[in-house]
Amino acid sequence: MFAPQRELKILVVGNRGVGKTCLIRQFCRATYSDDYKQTVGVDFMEKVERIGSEDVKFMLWDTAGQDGFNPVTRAYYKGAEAAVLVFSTTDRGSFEALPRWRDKVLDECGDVAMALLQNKVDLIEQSEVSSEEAEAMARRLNLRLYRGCVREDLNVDSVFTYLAALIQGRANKDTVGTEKSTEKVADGRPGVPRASLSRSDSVKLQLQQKQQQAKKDQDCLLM
Ligand SMILES: Nc1nc2c(ncn2[C@@H]2O[C@H](COP(=O)(O)OP(=O)(O)O)[C@@H](O)[C@H]2O)c(=O)[nH]1
Ligand SMILES: [Mg+2]
Repeated sequence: MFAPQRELKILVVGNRGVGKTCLIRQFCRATYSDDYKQTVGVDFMEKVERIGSEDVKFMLWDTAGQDGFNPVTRAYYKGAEAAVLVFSTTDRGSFEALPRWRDKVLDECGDVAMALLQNKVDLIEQSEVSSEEAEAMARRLNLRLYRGCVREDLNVDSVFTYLAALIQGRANKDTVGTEKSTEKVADGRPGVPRASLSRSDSVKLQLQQKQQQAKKDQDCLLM
């Protein structure tokens, strides 16, 4: 029988509009829509995935991203073992809010596993945050940075897999800063050689590949 061995409550935090609800739906349901309703209160979704030798039941908790604490938000933070701090490429305010989100998680949950996710890299042309700034933030907060795109399902799995591995003690918590670890920045897969591509080129390339694959899949369906 299917028996998850580990339950993992993960918070998805960040300012409104950065893509938290889309991220959770993409990971748990493999669906994406440009027009979800705004999240009201808190909500969560589950998915079981094998990580290493364990079945992990991911319970991803979503909020409206509102400030202030009340009994509902307290329940949200209670018992969480990890958090993804999400910001949007096109929203500088969401980037600048990252230290506050980190502190909020620290205050409520203690020093749990965390990672940064820069979402909406498909909109890199409208970026309000440079890659250097994002990397400096990751170093400052001592958290690993993933660049992703929920819309194209880029680096969505990687960030949750990383957190699960961190909790299982299989991943090391090093962040950006050294040449070796910056490899993880672009694609979240440690040790994958990226030749001489710059990080944003690498992200663009991955996006193009995703889009080409999606087009191929669509062509197959039409045939
Ligand atoms: N272009 C683009 N838009 C995205 C992406 N992820 C989410 N969005 C859009 O961002 C908006 C806010 O997403 P939502 O998940 O509701 O944000 P939340 O308030 O953080 O839960 C929606 O219109 C999404 O369609 C992405 O990767 N690329
Ligand atoms: Mg939402």
